[in-house]
Amino acid sequence: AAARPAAIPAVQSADPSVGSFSLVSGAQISGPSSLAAIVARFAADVETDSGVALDLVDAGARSGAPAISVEIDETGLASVALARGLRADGRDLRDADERYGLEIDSTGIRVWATTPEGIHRGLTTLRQLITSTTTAGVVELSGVRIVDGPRFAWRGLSVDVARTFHDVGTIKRVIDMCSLYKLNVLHLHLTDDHGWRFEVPAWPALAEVGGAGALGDRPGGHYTQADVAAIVAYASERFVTVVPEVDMPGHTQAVFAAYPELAPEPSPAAAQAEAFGLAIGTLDSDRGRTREFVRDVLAAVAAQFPTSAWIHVGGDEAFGMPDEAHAAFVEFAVSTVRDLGRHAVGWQEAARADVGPEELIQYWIEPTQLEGMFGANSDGAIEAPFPPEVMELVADNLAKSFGDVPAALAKGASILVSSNRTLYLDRPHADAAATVEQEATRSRVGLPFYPPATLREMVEWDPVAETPAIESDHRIGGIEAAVWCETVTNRDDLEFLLLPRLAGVGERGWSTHPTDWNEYVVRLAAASRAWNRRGWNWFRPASIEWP
Ligand code: TNX
Repeated sequence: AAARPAAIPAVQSADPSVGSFSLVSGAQISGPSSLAAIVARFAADVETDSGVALDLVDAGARSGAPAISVEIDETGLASVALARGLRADGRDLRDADERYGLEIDSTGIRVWATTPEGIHRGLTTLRQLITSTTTAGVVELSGVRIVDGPRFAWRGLSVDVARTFHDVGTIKRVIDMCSLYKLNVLHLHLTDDHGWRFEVPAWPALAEVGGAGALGDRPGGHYTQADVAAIVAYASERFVTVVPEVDMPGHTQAVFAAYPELAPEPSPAAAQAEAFGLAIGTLDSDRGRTREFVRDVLAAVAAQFPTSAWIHVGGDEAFGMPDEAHAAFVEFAVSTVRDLGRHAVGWQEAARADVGPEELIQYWIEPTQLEGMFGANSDGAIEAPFPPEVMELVADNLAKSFGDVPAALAKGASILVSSNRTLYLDRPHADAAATVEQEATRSRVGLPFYPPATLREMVEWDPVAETPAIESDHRIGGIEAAVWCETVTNRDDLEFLLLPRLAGVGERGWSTHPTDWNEYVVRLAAASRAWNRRGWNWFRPASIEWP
């Protein structure tokens, strides 16, 4: 395969240009004052990743041409299609145009776009080219003219901060990874059975009691309002929108620990399922102060996450809840989100409710995948480590919710592609690790009932082909990976599942080119220099030749 420029995601179009340019520390970069903050962040990132220290100069004050110039311009960008889908910040696709141009020749380097976000994407490509070619402090960049832009407008990562609490510092590292691979959405799964991770002023016990623990004996914690503001600001500076999720009406054991009045009566079925790690027992919109709770919680999350046009209301795995009550609950949550002036996202189970063009359905699994997880016996029945009654709940939920997706699409809802097969980063790594220590982590981290996946399988696929019930890009709102943290005990484990896979998520969300593995590994290996310099913990397959 022909070598593409050493960037991930792959750029849409690159033409060779004559000559090359060598960049050394002290080289000047300049742009209009409106882009000064973006240029300064780029220079800081380049220094972190490659050791090359650029000199920021004022466009007016400099003498002679700078090595790198940055400008607002639209030359040649129309040759790349505008992104499809939805923006998490609610902006119009043209107002938030991410397309950019990047040209390197013997006279210097030029980056241009029509928006600050486009400039940030272009500089991110340049940062990768610099990092991947630096040897002994000298960067020799080949001449090239790139015009590039994303396939999908929503390119996300969902992080489970409930099963394991990840502190603000860890979340900032994850935002840095997202930004490096041109992902522009960080979805925080803020609540689950094992923990509640943000403050709701009218219901203080949610964070204080519901957030005190985590899965097993892991430490708990929650984000104060100041923490949330710090995360949202850090993400915004890197053109990442933070979309909050409050998972309801299932996955709410932490709510019941804090406010037992909202909990259902204990049942024998719940006790049985619990022995297998499955929570039965859901919120019910007709029980006590539940509606007031939902309104207060959604208002709090809307206030604390002002940059997101979307609020995720969960809706998944409401085991044991009658369909009608589940639909009514989701409809109440969706209409509350609408009243707050936002749009609702729900996991595919939410497709059962009356949703329409304003909503986004997050597709995560199709029923035959259960067979891959647990295997089928000779009669085709699924063999599971659970008793049949519990397995039936799981299989039923998947079959029904998957079956409801086409109706939601027909009513105009969009689909957020999060196929468990290709986008769940908590599948165990299948490649053999390069070291004994990594081999030990590999056998521990990742959900044991998922078939392990190779890096190659996680990057060589197509979002349309992967998503049943759609035939083109048009119904796709975006793509989003998810990392669930049942087996993730700390930051190192989290990063071990994120890298190198997250680079592949960026590739699938951004590039329209199918990925050729042999060509991709060349770009991937070069990318590891930045991971090492940043001290990120990453999984190192033995089969790849890392620098
Ligand atoms: C299913 S995905 C869940 C999560 C688990 C995950 C493990 C979804 C909407 N619900 O509660 O953590 O599988 O991959």
